[in-house]
Amino acid sequence: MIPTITAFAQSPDRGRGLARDMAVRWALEEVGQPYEVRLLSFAALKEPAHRALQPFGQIPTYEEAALTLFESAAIVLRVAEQHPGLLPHSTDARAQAIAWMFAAKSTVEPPIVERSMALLLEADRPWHAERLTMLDERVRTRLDDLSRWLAYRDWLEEAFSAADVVMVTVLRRLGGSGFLEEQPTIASYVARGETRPAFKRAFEAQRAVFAAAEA
Ligand code: GTB
Repeated sequence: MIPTITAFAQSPDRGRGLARDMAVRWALEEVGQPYEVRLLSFAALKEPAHRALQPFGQIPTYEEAALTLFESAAIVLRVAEQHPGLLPHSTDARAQAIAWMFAAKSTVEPPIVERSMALLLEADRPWHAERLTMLDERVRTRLDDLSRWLAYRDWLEEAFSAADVVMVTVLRRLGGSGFLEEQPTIASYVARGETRPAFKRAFEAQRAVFAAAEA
């Protein structure tokens, strides 16, 4: 059964692979599972047909036989549970990898997203500079802590796992912000992820969507 995912027909990231279908594509590529993509306009995201799959009117979603899923990390976990290669065999080690997936989405991602939203939506507010300093500090604190964890490791746990798929895609949102340049350990970690052949295939697939929309 070939699963179908959804992605932006015209991603605002202009092919940089920053939208959240990227983690799902990458996980599917890692395990060698072919997939189909249904591209959606912003208007289609908010239609009842899509909200039946994704109550918040967002991408990505995942359809596989009778199962439909939303939330990119939940989809990555499903892929990892259905195929060998993205989670350790031992149940304790699996639990630790899954904990890192939660950490990526609930501890590391929120300050990164809050900062990028502040830049996008609040730059003209009189308090913007002061708030940005505070948000920068929050991002830096998370990166410092993560950097200490990664100092003697290639991946979050013993071997590359679904946790790294989620964490690297979260950290890529910082590209162009200067934070990765300040954090050589994290920059190397992200680069290690981006060097994987499966990452490259996923990246090219989403970039082809952008290129076709521009043509
Ligand atoms: N927690 C959910 C998940 O992980 O699946 C969040 C899903 C989500 O935020 N989806 C976004 C969406 O559909 C796209 S990825 N937004 C439309 C809407 O809410 O109406 C977020 C995103 C968008 C653009 C960039 N960018 O341009 O760099 C990066 C990330």
